[in-house]
Amino acid sequence: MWLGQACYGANLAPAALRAAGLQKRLTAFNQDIIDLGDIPIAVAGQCEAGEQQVKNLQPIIAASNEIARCVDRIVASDRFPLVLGGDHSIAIGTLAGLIGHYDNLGIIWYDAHADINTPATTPSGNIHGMPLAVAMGSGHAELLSIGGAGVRIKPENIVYIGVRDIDPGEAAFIDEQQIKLYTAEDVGRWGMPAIIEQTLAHLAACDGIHLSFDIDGIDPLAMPGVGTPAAGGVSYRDSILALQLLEQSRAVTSAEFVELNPVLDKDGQTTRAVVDLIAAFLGEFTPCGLQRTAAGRQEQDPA
Ligand code: 6HN
Ligand code: MN
Ligand code: MN
Repeated sequence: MWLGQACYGANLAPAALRAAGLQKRLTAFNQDIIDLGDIPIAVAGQCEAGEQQVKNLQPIIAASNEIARCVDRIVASDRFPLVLGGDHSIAIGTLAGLIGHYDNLGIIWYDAHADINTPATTPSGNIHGMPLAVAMGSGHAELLSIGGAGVRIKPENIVYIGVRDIDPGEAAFIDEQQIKLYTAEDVGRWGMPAIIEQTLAHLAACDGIHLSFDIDGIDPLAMPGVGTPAAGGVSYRDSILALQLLEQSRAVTSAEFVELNPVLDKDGQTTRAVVDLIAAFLGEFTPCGLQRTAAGRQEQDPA
């Protein structure tokens, strides 16, 4: 789906990832992966006259309900849901599908943006800038009722990593709610291992952690195929490391990768990088061909 923002193309990301060999790359080290295919999106995309503060509201509601239904079923069958966007509005459906399975769900929001606008604060009317607000119970009434019960993530159960492009209304909300936040600059200053360690410590009381990974959290020089690039991002290398550390922690219980736009990509560079990211997150740790075990790698760590 691309309806949560202005550029056509994010809807093509799953097809581009498949064409880039995602499944083959993953099944080389984990055979237990099932591709459930695409979620049908009813309307190709058009802005409704009237509600410009929430563009494409009705088709996004329809798609979100489908996403929620699928994610709910995956978790109910004790599987790990990995959702591939699409723009970041898909997180509304993902979280609606997850919420019934947890008492105290945590979220790691890896992104250049805060995605915590409401119809009152949005500068664009694009719903991909709103999913985290919806997850906390703020936003358009129809978005809040997706999946039935309504999602209520507690502010203390959210951690941002990589943020650097925050709107004024978002900044006020983040301050008021005291949401934990690590900017791209913080990552450079303290190093990714410390950031991940502090993130997991902050979420230690959660009974599940959802990773919402917006690839524009990474610097656009490495990831040009995104609709809303923001300079000064986290490096590709640090992002791979973050995902490896999260995988090794075993703490993350669901994930989504969003905002890849193959139409805006340069020579498939971003698509290939997203395949690398997903592989790292699912446990591929010897792409260089060395036969080191996870334990052996720890022993070699000079620390
Ligand atoms: N994303 N804060 C801007 C807006 O329009 O609300 C940009 C949002 C970007 C959202 O990248 O998922
Ligand atoms: Mn973003
Ligand atoms: Mn985002």
